[in-house]
Amino acid sequence: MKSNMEGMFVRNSANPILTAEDLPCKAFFILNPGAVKFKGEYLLLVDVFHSEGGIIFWLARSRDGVNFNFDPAPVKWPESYTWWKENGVYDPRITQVEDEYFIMYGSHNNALGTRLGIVKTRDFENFERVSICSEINNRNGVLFPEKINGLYCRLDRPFGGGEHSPCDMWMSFSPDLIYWGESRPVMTTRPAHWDHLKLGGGAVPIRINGGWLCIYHGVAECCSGSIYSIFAAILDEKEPWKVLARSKYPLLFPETPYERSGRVTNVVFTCNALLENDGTLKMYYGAADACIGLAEANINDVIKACDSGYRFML
Ligand code: BMA
Repeated sequence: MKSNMEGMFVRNSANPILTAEDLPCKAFFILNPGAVKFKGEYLLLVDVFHSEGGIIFWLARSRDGVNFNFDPAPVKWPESYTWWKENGVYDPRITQVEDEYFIMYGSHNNALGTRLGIVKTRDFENFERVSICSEINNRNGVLFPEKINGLYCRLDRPFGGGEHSPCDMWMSFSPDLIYWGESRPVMTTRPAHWDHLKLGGGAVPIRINGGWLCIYHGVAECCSGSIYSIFAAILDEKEPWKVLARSKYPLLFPETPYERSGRVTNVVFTCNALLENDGTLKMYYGAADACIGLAEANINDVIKACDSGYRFML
């Protein structure tokens, strides 16, 4: 068993398992990877703040899930659309749908802000654009691994105001990953909780008995700034905009020096949680927007940590 009774994630003793010093070139910070198991390897698609400014994606690979090596060069990311100049990319969520992998990520334009982008790959060498699929500022897009009621489904988080404006988690549907609609709210912030300011999708949802396990991030604000921590909720299987249960407390909270101090203080932020055959969830998370940690928990403990979660256990 990897976690304690409360469903809290347990940090790997080798943390942080990846830092900017592990890259083959100069960069200042790495953070918030997408993760996937592919052909016997763990792959992390890592946000890299390179020395000229801006964020690019770079793959790191591991056989054991703990010791990672970066590729010699960043991924060959596809050219921008003529009508949408992509000045930076960040926070990728990798969703396998049959033998294709869809990467939903923040596509940043210096003048216009951030939209949700989708790029697909079959081999993590060749990447092909699918769409820029939000009209307004939007982040934390997470594609479900299955169609729901015949439509692709994503979590997203539209935002109008600045970094400190409240934001909620929404959901949208699409027949083709290009046109999205039927948008609706899923989860709002909770007063007096560690997700009282804003929240958004985190890991790709995991199918459990009668629902979806949704590991998400919540933000609280205190006098000196924001605190990002990680929570879990259970969404209805067929109507996933309905929240059936939700953890009252964070399952990972910035407590260590590398989570408390970095480019942004007090941040743990995830774009993934990989389910192993023994029920362990492996979560590769960004710490203080500066480096990457690994934390693990047993999926049933995480489900139990969601209020009234017992009936959903595997
Ligand atoms: C969010 C995203 C993340 C970042 C987090 C904390 O809004 O931009 O990439 O890790 O803020 O700074």
